[in-house]
Amino acid sequence: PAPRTILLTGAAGGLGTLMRDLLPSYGYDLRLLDLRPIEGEPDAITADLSDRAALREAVRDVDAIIHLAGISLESSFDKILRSNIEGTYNLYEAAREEGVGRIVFASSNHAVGYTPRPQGDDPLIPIDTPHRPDTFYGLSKSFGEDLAQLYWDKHHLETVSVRIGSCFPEPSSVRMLSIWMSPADGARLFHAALTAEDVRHTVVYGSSANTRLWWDLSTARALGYEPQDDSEPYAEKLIAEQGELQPGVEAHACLGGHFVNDPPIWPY
Ligand code: NAI
Ligand code: 15L
Repeated sequence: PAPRTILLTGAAGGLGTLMRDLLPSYGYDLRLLDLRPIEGEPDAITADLSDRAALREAVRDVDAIIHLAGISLESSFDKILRSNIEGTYNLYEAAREEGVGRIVFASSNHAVGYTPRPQGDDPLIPIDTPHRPDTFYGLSKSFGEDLAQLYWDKHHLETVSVRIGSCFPEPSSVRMLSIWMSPADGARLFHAALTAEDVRHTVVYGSSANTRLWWDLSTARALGYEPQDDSEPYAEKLIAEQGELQPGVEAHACLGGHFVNDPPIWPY
């Protein structure tokens, strides 16, 4: 049967808020979880990913989980360890114990952030490019993808790991023209990831069908994802404001953009 009740972790965040708006129209009942209370959502579960008992209860009787909760930018190793590495492990364990069949994991382009972006006629970046995390944050996403593989191989818990580019209402940098995922395409991709059959552990890039796309969307399309949007209408204005990406600047030459630098290089 089609999945219906979905636990959405990180529901108070930017992407969680967008998905709370968009996913119900696909027929899902969302159970919400976040560290922070969510205004207007009295039934949302307020819990930290370190609280194993709360996670166990939160995943009980759901058909699937969309796991967005965690630190979403670079931070100290200790914080990343707690929220993203141990937190994701805690969620997978709770899912295994309660017999949840599928997780959609919000991985990130920063799991492969040091990968050189395509230039000129270079081929698109394949999905099996080696992990090259650009930060402790990206490292936690590499870990999450490996954890997902382990839970498929050992426990037959399925995951679609979505290496999200930039999912915001509009792209705000020249780099984002290549990796932007419109919120509507994000919902389409999550829906495909929830409903495709026999995904085992599938890794996909998460973006719209951008004219300036850097990566291969074929594994996402194989799930039934048909992106409808393209960042190109934003290109002229962003390039006029920020200039083209410079090949000799590391933050412009790598997929992960400014995450490869500290402090950030602007514009990127
Ligand atoms: P966000 O920072 O706006 O939201 C993350 C949410 O997770 C927050 O509401 C926060 O309270 C919650 N959270 C953090 N630590 C927690 C913990 N220990 N226990 C429970 N909840 C916790 O981030 P955003 O942009 O909504 O991203 C959502 C997910 O997607 C993150 O995992 C992020 O790494 C990933 N992602 C997002 C991208 C984007 O373009 N928005 C790009 C690539 C990946
Ligand atoms: C991410 O992984 C972040 O969570 C998001 O806030 C953006 O910075 C995005 O990557 C990006 O690379 O633009």
